[in-house]
Amino acid sequence: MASINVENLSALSAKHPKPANTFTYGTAGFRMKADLLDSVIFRTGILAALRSKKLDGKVIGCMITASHNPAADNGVKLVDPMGEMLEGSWEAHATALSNAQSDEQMVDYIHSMVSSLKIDLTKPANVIIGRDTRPSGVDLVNAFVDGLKVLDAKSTDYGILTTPQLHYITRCLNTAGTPEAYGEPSAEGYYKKLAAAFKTLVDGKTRLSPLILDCANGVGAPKFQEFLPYLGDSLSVKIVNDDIDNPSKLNLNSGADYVKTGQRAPVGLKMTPQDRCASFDGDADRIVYYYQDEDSTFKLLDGDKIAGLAAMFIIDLVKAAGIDSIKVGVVQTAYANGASTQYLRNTLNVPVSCVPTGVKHLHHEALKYDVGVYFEANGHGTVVFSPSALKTIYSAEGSSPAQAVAIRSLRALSEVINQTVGDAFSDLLLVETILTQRQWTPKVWDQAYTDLPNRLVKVVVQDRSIFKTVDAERKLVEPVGLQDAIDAIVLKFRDGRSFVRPSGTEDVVRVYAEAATRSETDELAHRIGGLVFDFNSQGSGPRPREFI
Ligand code: NG1
Ligand code: ZN
Repeated sequence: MASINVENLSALSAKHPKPANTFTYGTAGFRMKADLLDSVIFRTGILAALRSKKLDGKVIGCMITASHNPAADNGVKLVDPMGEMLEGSWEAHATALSNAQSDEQMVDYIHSMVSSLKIDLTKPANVIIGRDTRPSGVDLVNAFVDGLKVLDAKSTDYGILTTPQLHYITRCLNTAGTPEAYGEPSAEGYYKKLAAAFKTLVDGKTRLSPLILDCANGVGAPKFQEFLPYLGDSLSVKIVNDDIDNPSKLNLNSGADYVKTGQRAPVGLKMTPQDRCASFDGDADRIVYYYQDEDSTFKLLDGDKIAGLAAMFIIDLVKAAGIDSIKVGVVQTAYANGASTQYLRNTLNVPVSCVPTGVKHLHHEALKYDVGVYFEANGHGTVVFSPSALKTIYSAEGSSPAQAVAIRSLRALSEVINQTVGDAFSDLLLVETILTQRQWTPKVWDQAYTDLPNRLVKVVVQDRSIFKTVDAERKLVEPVGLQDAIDAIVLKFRDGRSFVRPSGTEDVVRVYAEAATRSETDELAHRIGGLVFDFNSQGSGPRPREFI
């Protein structure tokens, strides 16, 4: 057990002075205006080195991205060895380290971690780094590497990657040479693995018309372009919004978040009723689909619709393979459309769990099923196969040609899906597989159920930390009395449902509302918005005019 070289730390830390701000490692790591992040990212480098040492030199991943946020923002997330998000208990260490007021405090905190977590500083540390296309990423990677130098960690910079590629490579490096080897640890290895599985899945099927793909002028554009040759003629994709040379265009009027929240097509994408379209977010870990009805109405196929499609397909496949001992479950958050939950429970007869917002919660819960399908309504999600389910799938032989085909599909499906994290490329291939196998248009897919109209409203408050929730964020316990007032309003609306929770990524409180019709939904959302704003004079700034 060594101690840290304080002189070295101070020399490096002097290059990355802390501003007066307070930082929090939240649902999506640290995320804010890029020019505030230098010291935070330097210290996150120290933390990544400690995490790797704690895990005996296992490779830790670092992704520099602010996902769907505007171009001026950036952020950092750490990835644990199997490609999952940083263990929850370490988030508090990240927060504490980023807020240390002096080098002495930083050293004290590191020593307290070393002793309480029994970290052996003589162990090696290995960290890999990826970043999205934001220009601020270059300097932030340098700040992170300075943090790694404090503890002599070895680092490999993979340059520009999608977030899921970084998760994939982290898992590949940590499983190499084991029976769980996940694949070749490179972007090329990722493309090869996904493309091979996809080609098996659509083998012999009539190809669909080209998919129009909005890449939000982000990293998804060059990376999907790179991927296309591996897919060959198995899939035809027309990429739009691929201008990464103008950084200010990143996520601007485009991308999965813009499409989902505004329930409209992105700027730069011309759609006709024959088209099947999809949008990635800025770091390509989310995807939503959409199309236009004959009367030109915009129709969204969001994360809930993808979860329903995937669950339906997997249930049918395990039946067809004769291995329906494998139980499929679906995990959602409170933001899932009520109609989707009904469809899953009543039509597909699958168990559905509801967990708090944030993929780490969904991922964790999904691991409890043999095959766990998890999606946030915003299009972030994936499918995880338990080791025992994989064993069954790989040992099954099938007693008829039809069973053998289904088994082959299930195996390929477990390969096409990036099980480490929600992955827009892999989810795209999952959806395209199902639509190709069934020869379905987006409209046929959409017929599974009809979404209840829904509305998300932001309320700017003085202090969002006073809002405390229980029951997977569906009920407020503080401020006392507010939930009763919400319930009293909701009761007046047909099929009404509404909940209020503090955002983990923005300084706002979010109001979600659902009701039988569009106008009732809007009214419900704006009534609850007004209620939150007025409650104990919580609101900050001008009261939005639409609030009732
Ligand atoms: P917050 O800001 O905590 O609501 C948002 C999304 C989450 C998740 C995170 C991380 C909604 C309503 N919330 O969280 O689902 O994706 O960002 O990016 O979409
Ligand atoms: Zn993202």
